[in-house]
Amino acid sequence: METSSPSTEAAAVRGSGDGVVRISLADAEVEYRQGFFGPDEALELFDGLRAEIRWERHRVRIRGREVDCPRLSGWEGDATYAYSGITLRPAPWTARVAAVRRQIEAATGEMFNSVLANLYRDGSDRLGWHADDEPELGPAPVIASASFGAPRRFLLRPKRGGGASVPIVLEPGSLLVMRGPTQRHWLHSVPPTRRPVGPRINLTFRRILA
Ligand SMILES: O=C(O)CCC(=O)C(=O)O
Ligand SMILES: [Mn+2]
Repeated sequence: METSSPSTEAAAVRGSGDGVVRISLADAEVEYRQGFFGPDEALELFDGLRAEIRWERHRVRIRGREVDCPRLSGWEGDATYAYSGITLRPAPWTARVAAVRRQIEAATGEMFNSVLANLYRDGSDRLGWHADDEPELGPAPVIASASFGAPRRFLLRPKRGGGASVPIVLEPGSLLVMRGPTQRHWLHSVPPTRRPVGPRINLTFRRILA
């Protein structure tokens, strides 16, 4: 894994012997599990998820203007969700997404009732800086993010500014979990890359409070 040490945020990677790497950042709880899914399982999931998810080009509202998202997305779950000025009506859980959810719930002890799936078709597909801090996720959202296909860099940067962004390469089969104050104090993004990269699928599980 790649990390950097920005001036004051003291990013460090700490293994804990249980396969979970805790990324040490002020006012954040971020853990990374490389190989949460085995290599064969991750390959099968990439192909299966690509085929089974209802991929769409979502449109979001940015500064009053509706624009196409620079990636494909799919929403599954039990609850509607409003973000960036759009309301997502979920599709029913598909088989592999439901199985991945069960595995992540068993490993983390958290329960999730919705998932946003993202398909980054190549290096120009991306996700801009944001926090998953919508009020319906509650004051301390738990976000569990599973990655398949090409590795991509995921960046974290403090909302209040200052300090370089902290990169984490999200490998296929990995699981990244953000908890506690992370969404309150940090933004994250998946920047575009000029390197030739293949497609990547990411599933971010959330819990929408009633
Ligand atoms: O693709 C990723 O790793 C991040 C996805 C994400 O942050 C989101 O869907 O809110
Ligand atoms: Mn996010």
